[in-house]
Amino acid sequence: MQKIFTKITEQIQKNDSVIIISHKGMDLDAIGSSLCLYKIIESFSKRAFIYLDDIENNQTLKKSIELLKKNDIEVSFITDYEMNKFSKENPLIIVVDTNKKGLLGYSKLTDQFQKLIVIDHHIKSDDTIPNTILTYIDNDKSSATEILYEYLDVLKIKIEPSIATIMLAGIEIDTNSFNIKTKANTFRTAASLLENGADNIEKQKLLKENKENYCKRQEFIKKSYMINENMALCMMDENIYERYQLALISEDLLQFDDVEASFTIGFVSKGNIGISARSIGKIDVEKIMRKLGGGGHQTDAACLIENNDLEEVKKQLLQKLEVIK
Ligand SMILES: [Mn+2]
Repeated sequence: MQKIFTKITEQIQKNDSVIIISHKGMDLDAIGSSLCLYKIIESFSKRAFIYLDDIENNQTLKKSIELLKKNDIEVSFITDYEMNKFSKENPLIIVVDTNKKGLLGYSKLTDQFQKLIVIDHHIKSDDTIPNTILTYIDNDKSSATEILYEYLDVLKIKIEPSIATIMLAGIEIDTNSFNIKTKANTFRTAASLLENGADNIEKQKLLKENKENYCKRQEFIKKSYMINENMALCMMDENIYERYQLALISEDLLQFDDVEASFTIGFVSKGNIGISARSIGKIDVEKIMRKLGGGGHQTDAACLIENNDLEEVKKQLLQKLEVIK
């Protein structure tokens, strides 16, 4: 474990600038782990930057940045314009919270930059970023934040309370409130973040959502149903949804009696239907999603199917689940 951090440190030391980049539509784990790594890089007296792909449409990101501002924490965020300029300098790039090329917030990354490191907690796939200096994937960790906290802890670096708050919220999001992928170390990390001053009230504010979105989700949940004795299914309408919206519904479905696994099917773009799958632990949804060309973890997985017919995709899923033969 410590060995890999030593290797990452060596790479950071070799560079003047390091850019941190995450997946499209950064969530609290992406933001929290990026900020943690930012503090680590700064501690080596190197210039650190966090790439942001779309602030305008990302409320979570907006709220996190506001929280940092309110506490006078300066972080150098960059966007496409600076990335293009940086490509001539060949800085070190560290990707956190994804290892998939297709999910990168900056799509030209692998064309423009040569020195890449990946730190992630998701299972490798066919789309895993190739030709990196180092790829460190720990599926045993709940979140990228849990991995990065360990690195921070090894180096004995202190973080500001508001960064600890964002990190704690990141772990909470990725574990569905400490229910999935949660191990003793996850709680230890959460405890350490609280000791570093993470604020539960501020954390709840970060996790709050818009009432309209909540109500809309409840309508779909109302229409969801059991497909066998322990699995629930939610069918979206013909509109296009963000992948995380499908995931939120699947997560919500796990709260109900008898539901051990849940699936939400909906359009994620024109002609592409996504299935978001969640499990409380026993049923391996990754295995099921893999049969449909997707992937993920045992407890959270997804797939994307090129199709224009929600019912057709539902049939495919039910066949894989052997609910229908
Ligand atoms: Mn994550």
